[in-house]
Amino acid sequence: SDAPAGDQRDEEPAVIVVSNRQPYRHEWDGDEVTVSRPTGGLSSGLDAALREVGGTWIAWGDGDADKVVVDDDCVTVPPDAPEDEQYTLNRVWLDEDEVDNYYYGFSNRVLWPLCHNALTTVRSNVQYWETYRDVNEHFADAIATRASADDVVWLQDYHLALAPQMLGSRLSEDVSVTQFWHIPWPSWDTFRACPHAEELLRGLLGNDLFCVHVPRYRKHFLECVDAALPEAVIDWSTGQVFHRDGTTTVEVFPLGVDLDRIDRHASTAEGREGLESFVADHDIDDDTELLLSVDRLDYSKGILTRLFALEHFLETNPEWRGELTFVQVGTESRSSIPAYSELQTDIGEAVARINERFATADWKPIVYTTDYVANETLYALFRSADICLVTPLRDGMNLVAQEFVAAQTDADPGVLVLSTMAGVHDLVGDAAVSVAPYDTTQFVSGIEEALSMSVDERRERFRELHGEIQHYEVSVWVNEVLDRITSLATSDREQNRV
Ligand code: GDG
Repeated sequence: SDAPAGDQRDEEPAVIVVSNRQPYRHEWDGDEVTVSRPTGGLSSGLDAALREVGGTWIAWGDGDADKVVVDDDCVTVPPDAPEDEQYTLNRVWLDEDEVDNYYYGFSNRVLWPLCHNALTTVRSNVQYWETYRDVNEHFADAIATRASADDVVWLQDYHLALAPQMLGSRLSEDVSVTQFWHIPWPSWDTFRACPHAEELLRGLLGNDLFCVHVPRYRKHFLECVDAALPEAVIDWSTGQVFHRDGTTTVEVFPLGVDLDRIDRHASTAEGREGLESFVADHDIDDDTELLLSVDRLDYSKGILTRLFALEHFLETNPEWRGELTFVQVGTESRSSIPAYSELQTDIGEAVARINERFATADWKPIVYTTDYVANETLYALFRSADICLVTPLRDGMNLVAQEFVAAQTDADPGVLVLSTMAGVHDLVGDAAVSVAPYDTTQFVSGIEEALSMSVDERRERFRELHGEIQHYEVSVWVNEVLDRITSLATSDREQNRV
């Protein structure tokens, strides 16, 4: 590779991570620059991997247009790390129309609802589609500029479904391309509602390796290819698709969390103090059982159905009034899309109504905050929760369920109430208390079961959950995907030599 010196460490191939969201954000105020650090588990997992192997991260330079430097495409990150732990962050700059049509438009008004089986929420138009294609071209151009022989290009998620095929004509054969699809892949009967189904599938088949969280999504993806691209030949046992642009292998790599980091954060002084202030600021009575949910405010997360179930629980279990507090942390998301702003209004109204109905002079059942909670505080909050309600209507994986388990301790573990519709449910199954999120009666039984569970049973379930999620800790996941794409490239090279 002709990558700059220091970009490839330990003889590993250089990795080019490509995602919509950037791992670091630089903001200028006069001469002062503030760099915000990655917060999500995925972003810090990939950041750690790049720091180790070196390379580049290409992402949209999201930020306040007046404050970001738009004349500088590449910066070295993390700013305060030793040189041999840094990598290049390469920004793709988008104008307002592009953001509206590519990000808020095709990505989040077509692909997101489509993949979450929310067909009545899909809004598609030609402007969205054309801009999505153009932005994928911008990303493909940026990748082509950075990639050299034997590099691995690792794309993330549904914002970049067309870029892999676009790379075909831009990159030499010895660059490997892989993509991780973080959200569900729906059945063909749903996916065919998309007017661009075939182009999207062809786009993704530009990958050498296409990865999803659970076997269900792999099966659905292959069925979509089978239905939409009649010339494609599928080996159902290996997940290989032979198509007109080459071969794509479709595999399952569940993503987990950083267990040690969460465990450590949950018990730091910062975490404990953050938790104390959180409890004080929101007037939470320490003596009540703490039920917790943490979500982006997204209709796929099932927040409203959860609130209705809690209301029904309080109605039918009057002895629990005054004895429990439900904390909903809901960070604002995609608010310029009507389906999201309407959801925010509906949640606010439901919380107010339920609190008004059941609150007493010194107790209210629901604490709802849209404020961003610092990591340490959040993990301490997970640790102190007696029950975590993770009840999406549909979810690719759901990392919150795993974070809650990671923050619990063996002595007196809390209970995970988990929707059967989350990808993580396919993995942990009945170690959690399973609920069908749409069914209020079953949901209420789940809460009752969790509240009355003996410590022995809680411990048994906790051990099973914790044992399971260790298999795909984020660092393991990163290494497994990179090893797999590297071994596919090696066997490809060997076959070509024969
Ligand atoms: C997509 C897929 C898949 C939330 N509020 C705060 C905060 N968070 C953190 C949580 C968790 C993350 O955000 C949300 O992760 P999820 O997995 O629940 O969901 P999506 O954002 O929808 O992500 C999903 C994931 O990709 C990974 O593949 O699991 O299915 O939809 O980490 O803790 N973190 C902090 N403060 C908050 O207020 N610090």
